[in-house]
Amino acid sequence: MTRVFCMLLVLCVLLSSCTGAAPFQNEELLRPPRLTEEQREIENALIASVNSENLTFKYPKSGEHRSAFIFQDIDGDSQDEALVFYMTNASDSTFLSVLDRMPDGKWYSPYAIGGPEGNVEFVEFAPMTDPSRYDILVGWSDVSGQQKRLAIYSYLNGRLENRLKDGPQSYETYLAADLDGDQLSELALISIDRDDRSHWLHLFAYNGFTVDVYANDVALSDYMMGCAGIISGRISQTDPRIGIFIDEILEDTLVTEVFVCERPSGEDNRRSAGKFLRNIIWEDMSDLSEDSPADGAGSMEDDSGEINAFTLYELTRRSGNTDICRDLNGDGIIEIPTGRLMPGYEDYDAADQIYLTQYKHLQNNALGNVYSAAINWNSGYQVEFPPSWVDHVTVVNQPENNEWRFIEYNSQLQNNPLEDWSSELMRIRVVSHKDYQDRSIENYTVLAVRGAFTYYAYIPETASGSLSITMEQLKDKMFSLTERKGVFET
Ligand SMILES: [Ca+2]
Ligand SMILES: [Ca+2]
Ligand SMILES: [Ca+2]
Repeated sequence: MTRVFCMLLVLCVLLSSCTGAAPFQNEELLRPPRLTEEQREIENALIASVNSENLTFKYPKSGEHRSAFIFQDIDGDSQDEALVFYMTNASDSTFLSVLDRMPDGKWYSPYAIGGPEGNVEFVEFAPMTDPSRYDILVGWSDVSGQQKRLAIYSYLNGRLENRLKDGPQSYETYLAADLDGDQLSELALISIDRDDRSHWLHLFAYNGFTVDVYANDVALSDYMMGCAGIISGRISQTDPRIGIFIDEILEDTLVTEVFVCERPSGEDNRRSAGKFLRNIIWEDMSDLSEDSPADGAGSMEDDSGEINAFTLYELTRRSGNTDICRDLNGDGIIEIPTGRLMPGYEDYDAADQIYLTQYKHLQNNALGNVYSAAINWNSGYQVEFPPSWVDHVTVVNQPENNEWRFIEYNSQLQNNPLEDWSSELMRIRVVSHKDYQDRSIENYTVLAVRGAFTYYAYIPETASGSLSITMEQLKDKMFSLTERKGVFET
């Protein structure tokens, strides 16, 4: 199995595990054993409207809404409607039915619409056409799961109306978010060209009548094999623009591209009616080579003094065993993770190398560091590195006792510096309650307990010097638990 395939598999597992999906998708098995009174009323209203008792419910495979009955206020009257996907034995189509309530509270089914494909990937709600109510986004897929099409519906005047101008659109990944602050969500889609396997980013938005193409389509990286993540958010503290951050899988690495949607400016513009997607991780750098800023700020000159147009993009290239873009601290600004090889690992096989993960912001055409951490994905914890540790402290993995040892790195040593414990600063060991616990653990301090695992730390008495830390610093500031997703490597 190739590593990338493993990664994709892992992402699938991760996505499903986050939301507690059942390990199998058999529709009958997933059917809730007992309906609530309200659900029974809804089911009866549906049966009455389709005039059939042979209903098979369909469940969205992923996303937040996975039950047979999905409740959401989709007309802005402060009362939830219900959405149900079903098939009957009278047709091969899968239908989406909306159920609403009469003034007396009785449920009825005003409308059902057939889907372009038979299976339901996801349902999401976003204000695409009116800030006062949610539209319905549905990912439909064929039996193979290969052909996926996204549709947008509005519940208007008792009907479900298709809102995309050219009907449901092929997609692999999507993002609905307000990119320009007008209270309406735009829709970003990533699609694959089946002929040459190229990946494309499309942007759609409401134009007052229908949801239509909003900006030019842009090609994503050549050789992109899949999308590990797509998220939108502020670019930096000083830049108010909202970026679309796309984590791309290239072979066994991840890279990030960042796009902003801009209004054309200047006179030479035949696209003045539309907006365009600017790839700020590439284009801004390319621009520098043409008209270098007067103060030279942000220019990324290499040793020969030449400006490397692809530096920022290349700087985001990292091992597939790293993180994806996210808002780590909830301040609305997206952090881009990058990998920095720990000292001493230059000549190691890729599988044995250990990286420091550095989360960065785009700042004036450069990547500014926000946060550095040694992240143990297998064990689900991280240790923040203070700036003084970066490039001076390294991590040695001791798989036999599930321990990471943090040592001050001294490249001048005659023997392998990664085996020199004299400069050890601390250890972190993760112990399952099922494991044999040797007596050395008695000197360790418990940092955290999660499920069957206890996270221990040990600081040698010999640890001294400017890089040494106390147990309090480690416990209170540097150590934290993370998601476990080390399955990337297995
Ligand atoms: Ca409502
Ligand atoms: Ca918007
Ligand atoms: Ca942030």
